[in-house]
Amino acid sequence: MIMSEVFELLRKEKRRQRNGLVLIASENYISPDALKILGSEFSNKYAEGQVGKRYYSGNDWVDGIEQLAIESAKKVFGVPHCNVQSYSGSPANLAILSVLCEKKKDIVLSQELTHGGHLSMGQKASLTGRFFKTEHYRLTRRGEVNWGELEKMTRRLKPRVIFSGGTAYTKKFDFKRYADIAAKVGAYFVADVSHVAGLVVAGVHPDPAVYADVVMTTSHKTLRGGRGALIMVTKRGLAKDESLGRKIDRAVFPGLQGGPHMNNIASIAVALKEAQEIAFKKYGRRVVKNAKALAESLLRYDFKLIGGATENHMIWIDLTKKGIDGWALQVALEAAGIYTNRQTIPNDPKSAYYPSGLRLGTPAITTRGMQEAQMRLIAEWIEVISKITLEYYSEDIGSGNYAKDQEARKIFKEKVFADKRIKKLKKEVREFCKKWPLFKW
Ligand code: DSN
Repeated sequence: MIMSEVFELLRKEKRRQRNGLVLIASENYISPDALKILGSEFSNKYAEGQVGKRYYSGNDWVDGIEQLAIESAKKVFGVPHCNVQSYSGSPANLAILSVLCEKKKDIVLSQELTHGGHLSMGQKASLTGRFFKTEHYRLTRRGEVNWGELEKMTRRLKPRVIFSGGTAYTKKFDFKRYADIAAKVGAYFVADVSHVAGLVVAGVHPDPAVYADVVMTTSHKTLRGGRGALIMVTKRGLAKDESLGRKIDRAVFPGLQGGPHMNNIASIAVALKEAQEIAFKKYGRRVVKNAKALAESLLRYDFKLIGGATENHMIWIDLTKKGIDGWALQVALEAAGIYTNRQTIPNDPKSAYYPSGLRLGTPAITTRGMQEAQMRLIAEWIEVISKITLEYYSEDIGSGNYAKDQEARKIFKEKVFADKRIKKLKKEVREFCKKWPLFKW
C-alpha cells in the first residue's frame, strides 16, 4: 500500500516538473545518467574514511567512484585538493569554519542574510552563527557588495574568515577584491560559489580558485549533479597551511558526518564529467544570455531589479513599487505552474517569511533548451500574473494584524487558484512545456 502511495507521489512530482516552469534559481534538472546512478547499488555501501583508508571492507569500487569525482573536480576547478563527501552546502560551510576558526573567538564576515546572504555563513539562526562570532556586510543600493563597508569592517574586526557568496546576488563576484581585502588582515577568503559554479566551469563567471583559499560549492545548482557539496582547497590555501586539505577531510569525517552517500558522490562524478563537455560550456553561456533576456523583458514591464539587471543566472525583483509582496506573486505564479521563490531585498521593510522580493533563475529552463524568445513570453506571463495578484491583494495582507493577515492570505490563495485566467494560463504553460522536453539535451 505504502509503495503505491510513494510511487503515486513520484508520478505526480514528475508531472509537475515536466509540465511546469522551474524558475527557482537554485534548482535544475540532472541528466538521466546522473539520476540513474543516484538510484543505484552505490546507495547500499558504507564507506567511512577516505579513498584507500576505509573502516569497512568491500570498498574497491566505491573508492574508484570517489577518486573519479575528486580528480574530475580538481581538473574542472583547477584546484589541488577536493573533498566530495559533504552532504550539502550548509554542513560543508560548517566543516570549513570548524577548521579555520576557533569557536566563540574568531570572527567570520559574510553577506547579510536580508541582503542575499546564506544561513550557513554565520547567520544567528544557524549553528555557524552560534559557534562563531559573526558580522555581516551589506550590499549597496546598486546591488553590489558594499566594498567600503567590507573594508572598514575588516580593518576594525580583523576577521579570521571572509566569505563571498550567498543566496541572492546578481553581479559577478569580484574575487580579487575580496582576496585583497582579506590579505590586509591575514584572513582566509572562502568563496561559496554554490550558485555560480556551473557558470565558472563554463567560463562565463570569474574563477574563484585563483583568489580564494577555500572554494565551496553545492553540486546540484548550475553544476547539475546530485545534491551534495565540494570543498576545495586552492594553491593559495595550501600555501597558507599545507595540511588544510587533510584538516577539511577530517572535519567532514569524522568531524561532522559518518558514511558518505556514495550514490550521490557517483552522481557528482557523472555531472563533473558532463561539465567537461563542450555542450556544458554552451549551456552556461545560454543560462546567462537567457537571464539577461528575461531581466530586460521584465524591466520593460516596469519591474524593479536589484542591481538594475543581471550578470549571472539570477534575477532579483523588488516588488515594493508593484504594491504586492513576494509571497503573493510566488503563490499566484505557482497557481499557473510557474515556480519561483520569494526573497528578502536589501533593507526589506517586510519580514523574511513575507518579504518584498522574488528571485528567478534560468538554469532549469535553459537545461530544457529554452532561449531568448521564450524568456520574453515568460516575462509577459509574469506581468499578467502580477496584475492579477494586485487585484486580489487585499489591504489586510501585511497590515500588521496577524489574524487578519493570515485570513487575507488564505482568501488570496483560494482566489488565485480559482481564477479562470490563471487556470487558462496554467494550460498554456503546460502546452508550452511540452515543446521543451526535459532530457533533450
Ligand atoms: N536554498 C538554496 C538557494 O535557493 O539559494 C541555498 O541553500
